[in-house]
Amino acid sequence: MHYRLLLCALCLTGCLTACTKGPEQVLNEDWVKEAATKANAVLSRSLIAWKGETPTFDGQIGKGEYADASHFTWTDEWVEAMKQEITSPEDLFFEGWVKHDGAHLYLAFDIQDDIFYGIETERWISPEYPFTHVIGERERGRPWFGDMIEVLIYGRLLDLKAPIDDVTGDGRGIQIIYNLTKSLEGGVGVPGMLPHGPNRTVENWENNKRWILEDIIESKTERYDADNRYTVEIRIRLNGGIEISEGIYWSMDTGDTPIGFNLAIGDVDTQHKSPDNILHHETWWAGKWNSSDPNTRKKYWGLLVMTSKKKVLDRK
Ligand SMILES: [Ca+2]
Ligand SMILES: [Ca+2]
Repeated sequence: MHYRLLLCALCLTGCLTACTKGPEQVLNEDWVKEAATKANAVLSRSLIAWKGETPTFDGQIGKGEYADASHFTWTDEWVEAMKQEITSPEDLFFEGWVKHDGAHLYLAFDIQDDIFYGIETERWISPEYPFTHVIGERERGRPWFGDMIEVLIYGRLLDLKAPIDDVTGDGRGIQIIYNLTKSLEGGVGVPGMLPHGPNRTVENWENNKRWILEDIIESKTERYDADNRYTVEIRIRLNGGIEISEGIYWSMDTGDTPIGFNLAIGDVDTQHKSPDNILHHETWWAGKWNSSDPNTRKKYWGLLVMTSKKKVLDRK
């Protein structure tokens, strides 16, 4: 009797394992591939946003805090947009994690950078752009200038099935800046989020501001000066943030859903490392935009699969 029960239990486990569809399988569906291709997504770049435990939102990456998340790391597959290649981990290196807890999407970064701009250097700027660090300057500010992270989300990629150039700064498409030494809410000297610009629409600017002021997006930072590294946690509210069709936001009740996702990590050091007076590095997970298309600048995307499933943890 016990033997037969055990057999049944084994059968059931085997069936559940075989029958449970992994969230990555949605990427093999023809309609997803077709929509992604039309939206300028790079199919070889994908990550799963598993349902995980809620991390402590403090800027620190605690031991095991992201064990239930997807992990990524810088490799030479990242696409450098500046003239200077990344030549050593001391120059720039990072790893990161992504997951959600049913309420927020969490992104975490551990970034190694030998020189913190504006902390270990003068806050030097290009003489052409004197308003670089003026917070709230939509047309003349350069929010991305500094050690920074650029977060891009195209929640409606499968819905709209079209490439986008200029994002609207809300659920249709977001491109927003985290900067290590300035922020909309804290000003110059305080790390945090900033609306993207210049050369962006008023609509984009206002939507970015609303995301920051209404805490749809938030960030926390921890600096380890002696180790030349800093860690950042960014969280984005799912309800009101990850819009998958007009007015509809991804939730735990939604099936496995690929959304457009991209990241750029920017690095500024001393001025002599930036001969063009711009960033030293700007390295992109899924590429920036097609350089054969300089006029419309349709953005590249990778795919982030939102799933209510949990990652199977290694029990070793
Ligand atoms: Ca934490
Ligand atoms: Ca730097």
